[in-house]
Amino acid sequence: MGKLTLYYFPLRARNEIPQLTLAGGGVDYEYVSILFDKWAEFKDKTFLKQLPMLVLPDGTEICQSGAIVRYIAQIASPRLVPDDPVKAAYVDMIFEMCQDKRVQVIDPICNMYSGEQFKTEKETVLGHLQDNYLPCWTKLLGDKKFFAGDSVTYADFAVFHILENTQNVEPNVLSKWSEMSAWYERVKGLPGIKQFLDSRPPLRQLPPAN
Ligand SMILES: N[C@@H](CCC(=O)N[C@@H](CS)C(=O)NCC(=O)O)C(=O)O
Repeated sequence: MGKLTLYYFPLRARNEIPQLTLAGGGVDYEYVSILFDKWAEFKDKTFLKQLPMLVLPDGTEICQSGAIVRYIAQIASPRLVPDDPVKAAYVDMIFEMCQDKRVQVIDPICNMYSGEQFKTEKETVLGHLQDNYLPCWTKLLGDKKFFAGDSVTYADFAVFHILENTQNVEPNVLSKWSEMSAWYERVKGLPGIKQFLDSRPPLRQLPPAN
């Protein structure tokens, strides 16, 4: 199979779960960062007039980050989604939790927000994580290595992305969550993941903590 091309902006947002899944799945791809001053011109040429967009070697364009991630999970070798339909739904449920606005807002917090909006949204997302998502993820993980068992899936990369971006604004987010903390290090240590994390352009200068 030829090379895939992923298009997105110079941000750490809806590109990251696709890129973690590509890296974790050992799928060869090219990343094209569309600079904001080039977007208006590029937009007209895109299928959905939104990014991310994955272009297959035959020119097929896939938009919507969820569709992109699920496709990559299918073509990775080994696949990053279980064969069993119930387990696959369970993986997708965890992925969709991360697409939920309540935690997905960590992307604009890290990449865009400033002033009062930065502070308020940051406190709100930290509240949702501590009170709702982290207890839930801890329960779903149980004593397994990854969310679906011994093998990593795209659900692990989705949760990893939310927590990695959160650590940019709250480094201690996992301090009370030992199982999730051990899981986080396990995902970070997977082949391809560290290399991807180290290869990204730096995050913007974040607003002061208080
Ligand atoms: N539901 C879509 C959302 C895509 C989206 O909102 N893309 C934004 C960037 S995060 C975009 O392309 N904005 C530029 C525009 O709409 O002109 C997904 O998950 O891919």
